[in-house]
Amino acid sequence: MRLLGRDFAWGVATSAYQIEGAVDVDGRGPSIWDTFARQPGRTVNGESGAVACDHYRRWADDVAMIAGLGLDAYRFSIAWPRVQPQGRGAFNVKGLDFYDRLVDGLLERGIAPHATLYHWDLPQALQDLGGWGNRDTAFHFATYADAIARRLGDRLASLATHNEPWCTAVLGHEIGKFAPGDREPQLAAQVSHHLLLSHGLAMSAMRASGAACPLGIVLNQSGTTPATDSAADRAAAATEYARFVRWYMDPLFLGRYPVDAGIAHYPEVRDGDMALIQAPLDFLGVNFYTRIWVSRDRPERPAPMALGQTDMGWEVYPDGLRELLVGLKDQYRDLPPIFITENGMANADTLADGRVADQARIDYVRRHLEALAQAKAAGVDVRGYFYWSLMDNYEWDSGYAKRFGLVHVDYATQQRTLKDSAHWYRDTIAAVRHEGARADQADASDQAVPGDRVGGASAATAAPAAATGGMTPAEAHHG
Ligand code: IFM
Repeated sequence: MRLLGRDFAWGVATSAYQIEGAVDVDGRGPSIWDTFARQPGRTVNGESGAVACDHYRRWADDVAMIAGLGLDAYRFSIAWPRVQPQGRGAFNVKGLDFYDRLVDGLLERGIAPHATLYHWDLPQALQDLGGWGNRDTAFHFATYADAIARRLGDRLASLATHNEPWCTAVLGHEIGKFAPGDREPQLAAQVSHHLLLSHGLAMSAMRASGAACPLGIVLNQSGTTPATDSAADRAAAATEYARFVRWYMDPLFLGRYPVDAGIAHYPEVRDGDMALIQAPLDFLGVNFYTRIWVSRDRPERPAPMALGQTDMGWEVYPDGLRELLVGLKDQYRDLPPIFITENGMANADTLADGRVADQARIDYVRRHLEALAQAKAAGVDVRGYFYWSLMDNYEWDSGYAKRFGLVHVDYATQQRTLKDSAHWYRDTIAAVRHEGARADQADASDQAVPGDRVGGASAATAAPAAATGGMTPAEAHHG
């Protein structure tokens, strides 16, 4: 894992609705998830993020906990309805102040703040006007994005527009599993375009006002594996890849939607939209959890699950991370630096005598980090890894039933307990850094000439600064 490099950023990720709680505090407006969770049968036990991990109040302790894990970076999202309750018009000073305090608190502890603007909590007021199905929402998003970039951009290590637009479009508007709960494929396709358009408009607005931090987007991605070598399985796997990965990557990097995605209704795309969407990114965030197994031949063949499955029922398939990343490098020229912005597993964890023995999670992370190191060795420019998630939290329609955290949360008391995986992650990062520092020292002394040692610490022995993933302002205008 040393192969991941010394300037590799080690982090954890969360999102606002999943941890903050305090949904009606300090002027926050309602979001589509508040509404959705109230509708009967939408979420397990009707649970919502109303309290979640109470992070809005406990943020300082949570930041201290992140620091205690020895991490370089923390990825969080900004709740649009907290900072602009109606999604347009007036901003909420108390909401903006919260993120100011969070960012400053992270920086004081040497942790690089990586923010995401949209992690699924659309202001309900915009949903009432048609939500992401309404093209105007894209323009409101750009205004919101620009306000945040102006306010926080000088201190952020990165700012992503969207988290997993596929989920918003397909799970929210085609399958109805997520808010707002629609089941209309044509609407979902249009929503996917409006999300990408909103990304492009936001990028353009933030660049125009001189955003000081690297800007990008976060996509959930998985390779697809045909169950057999049959023509039907291979074709279906290719179509699925076009729907899941290329539907977002092609517009962003090639300026067009794939024609072979098996989509019945293509979205309305207006002149100039693609140019906005295709504007250069400073980084690409990739969220990886599993692969997509495609079996169309009869009888259907189940995925092998050789390394088991997670509590979500997702196959553990670490090689898929390397295969995906190497594939992207070959399929798209001029990819920007990549961050693994999410990777992790839900596990049926239990707290006993103050301990959570989650060896399965340790194995999951170790194997994915090994795959990542292989991808890097194969030439993929990967700069950091964020475990999903810092702590157990609200897993959307699954409520609180699925535990993804490195830290166990007792929701009745809000007590946080480091799981075995948290201790392992902290120790692994420390060991990788130590090994890297020793290797650098060895290199330096190989190259040293007499006298070099006089005069204090070399770069290799100087106190390490938090790794940023090495994105520099020069790269902030990649392309
Ligand atoms: O919890 C989610 C997160 O909000 C987005 N990516 C996947 C995670 C696990 O399902």
